[in-house]
Amino acid sequence: MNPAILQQALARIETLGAISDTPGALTRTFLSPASRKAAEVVMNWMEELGMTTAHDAGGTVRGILPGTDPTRQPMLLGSHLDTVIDAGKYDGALGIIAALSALEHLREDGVQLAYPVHLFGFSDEEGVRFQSTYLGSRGILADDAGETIIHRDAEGRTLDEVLSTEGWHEDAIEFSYDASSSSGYVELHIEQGRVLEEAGEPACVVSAICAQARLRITLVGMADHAGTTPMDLRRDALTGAAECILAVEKIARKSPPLVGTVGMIRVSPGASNAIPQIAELTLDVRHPDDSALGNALLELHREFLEIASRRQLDLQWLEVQKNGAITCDPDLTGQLAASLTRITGSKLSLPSGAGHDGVVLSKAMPIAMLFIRCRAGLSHHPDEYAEPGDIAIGINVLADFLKHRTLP
Ligand code: HGY
Ligand code: MN
Ligand code: MN
Repeated sequence: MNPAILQQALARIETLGAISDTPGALTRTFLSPASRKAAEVVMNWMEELGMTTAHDAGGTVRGILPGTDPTRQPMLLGSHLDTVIDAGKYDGALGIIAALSALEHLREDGVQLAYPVHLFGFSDEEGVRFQSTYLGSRGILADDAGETIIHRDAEGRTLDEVLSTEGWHEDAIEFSYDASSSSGYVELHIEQGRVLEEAGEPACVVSAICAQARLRITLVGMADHAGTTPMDLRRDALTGAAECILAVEKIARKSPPLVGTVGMIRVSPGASNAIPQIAELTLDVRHPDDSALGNALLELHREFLEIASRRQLDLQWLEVQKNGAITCDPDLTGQLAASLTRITGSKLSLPSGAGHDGVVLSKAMPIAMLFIRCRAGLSHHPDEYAEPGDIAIGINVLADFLKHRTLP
């Protein structure tokens, strides 16, 4: 591969990594100004490659590179444009940039693909604004049977309100993919784990993506005076929440590979001399197996109910979103693995503990994923990092896959 292609990819990672809603940290959330800017920059890169671009009102962008045979179904590539809060610059962005670089690599090698390629930058995969993941990729499906987003954002706005007031409506189109629209979706992503680094491997294919539940837990006690209320008369929502949070850790620790995370907590009234009346928690629980996840949620719910009743607290247990585990398509993954082996000699395949847009797209098409190594497995952190050599390998594997892609 022409070294200039890798240099361009590295420069683009820096460019996108500098487009943020918050100075000094990388944060791009659903329909934010930085998300719009990043989408426009990516559309320019797509157009430089000769792609026809479009976007939807939710901020998802697409570039189409036609094939030599217009009767062929398109291959979808892509990843997400949004980030978590104070994020790393590879999660999401690298998948879009590497796909552009792989297409550039094929063009420089004079390879014209028979089938069209539709490259996506999904607007919201992390679900930071509404705590419900995959808004972007759900938005391109003809029949998104997913649950309605009941959540409001931090300002109390609903998804519909935000779409109507902040949506990218000018020149927007509606993407509508169903089982007949594409021959599959392939995404390159950093592993966000330590296995590749410990195995000394630069890349692997992905066998499955774990089941994931996102919940909103609210504990309601009674505010009172911090100085005059004896300890045995308190209905302290925050100490109740603390016991619940430790219960998550206890239950998850005793049954790996179950993982449970309380990522956010909001307390009111929020005065240092007032006993907390309300504690609102987010709860993220994951397991490779659907029934194991279901059992863990039942156990956690029972434990929270016991804590709340013992502490005379009201408990609200709200499941915001649940996505079952999915298996990556064996045929598509087999072809991606053949390219991985051609380029690196490896046949490694790993399950993903992180969620990805392929979870949604697998409802309408075969999906496959390529992981590349990231330093210390660190992700959702500003020190997230992938070596240029591993990124080059990822681009080469993707280009090799596109070149050799055969229909089942
Ligand atoms: O949370 C996840 O697994 C992904 O980063 N959205
Ligand atoms: Mn991601
Ligand atoms: Mn992520």
